[in-house]
Amino acid sequence: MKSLTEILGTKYPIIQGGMANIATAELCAAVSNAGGFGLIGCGGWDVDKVRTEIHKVKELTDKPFGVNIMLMSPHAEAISDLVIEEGIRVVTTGAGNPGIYLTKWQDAGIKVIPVVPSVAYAKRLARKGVDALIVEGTEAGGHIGEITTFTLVPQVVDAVDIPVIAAGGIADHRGFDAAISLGASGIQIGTVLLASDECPIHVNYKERIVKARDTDTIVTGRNTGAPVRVIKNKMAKQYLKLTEDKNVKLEELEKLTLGSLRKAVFDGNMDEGSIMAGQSAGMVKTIRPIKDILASIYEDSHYVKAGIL
Ligand code: TUI
Repeated sequence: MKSLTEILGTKYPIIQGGMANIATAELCAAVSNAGGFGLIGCGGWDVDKVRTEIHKVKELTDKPFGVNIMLMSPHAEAISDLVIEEGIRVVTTGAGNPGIYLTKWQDAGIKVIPVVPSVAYAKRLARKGVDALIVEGTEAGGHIGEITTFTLVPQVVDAVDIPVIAAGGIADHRGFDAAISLGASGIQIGTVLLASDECPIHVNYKERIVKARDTDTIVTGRNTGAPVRVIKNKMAKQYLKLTEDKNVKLEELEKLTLGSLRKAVFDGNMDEGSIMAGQSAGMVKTIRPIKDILASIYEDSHYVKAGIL
C-alpha cells in the first residue's frame, strides 16, 4: 500500500479540513507551504469564485494542494468539471455521496478522497476505487456524523484496504499518535488551524476558539438530518429552537447556517454568527504560525521520535 505522503506528495501525513468560507487560497497555500496538504474548501462558492481561488493558490505555492467539494452545494456539479479543467490532482468531498462524479474524476487521473461517517459508506466507496478515505468522527466541527473517531477509525481500517485518514478531535501530537495506533495513515485537522496566524478569519473567531472549554460546542440540526457542530452562542440556541418546528425547510436552515457562518468569519459577530468548531477547541490554547502547528504535531509524535514513521 502506498503511503499517504507518497499519494499526496507532502512532507507530513497531515491534511487540512475543507472548511467552508475559511479554507481560502491563503489558508490552503499556507498549509501546503508548511509541509501539510492544503485544500480550497468550496463550501457554497460558485464556480467562478473557486476558479479564482485555485489560480491564487497556484501563485502562492508550488507545493501540492487539493480541492474540497461540499456535495450539498448547488454548485457541486459545475465544480466537479472545473477541477478537471484546472488539473487538480486531489479532490476530497464532504456532506454527501461523490458516487456520480467518481468515474469522471478517475478517468482524469484525479485522486479522490471522500469523507465518510460510517463503515458501510466506507466499504461502498472503497469498492468503487477511491484512493483513500477521510474517516471523520462526531467530535469534528461543522457537518458531522454520529460515531466517534475512536470507534469509527479502527472499524473502517478493518473493513477496507486503502489508506485511512482520521479526522475529528485531533489537535496535537497525542491525537496524531492515537490515530496511528488505531490504524490510520494520517490525520485531517481543522479546528486547530482556526487558531493560526494565517487563517483568514476575524480575530474574534480565533480568540473564541482559544477561550473555548471542553463543553462549549453543541450540535444543531440533529433532528433535521443535517447535524452541525458549533460553539454554543445566541445563534446556536436560536437555531435549536427553530428546528423544534417540524415544518421548517431544510434549505432554509442551510441558508441560515452558511449565512451566519459568514457573520462569524468576516464580521467577528460572536452572538449572531455560526461559529463552527470541533470538540478539540477546548485543547487549543494559543494562536500560532501554521508551520509550528504542523511541526509540533509531527515532530513530537512518539512514532516519529522512535523512527517508526
Ligand atoms: O462536510 C463536512 N463538514 C462541513 S460541510 C459544511 S457546510 C454545511 N453547512 C450546513 C449544512 C450542511 C453543510 C460545514 N461542515 N464534513 C465531512 C462530512 N461528510 N461529515 C459528514 C459527512 C457525510 C455525511 C453523510 C458524508 C456522507 C454522507 O452521506 C449521506 C448519503 O447518504 O449520501
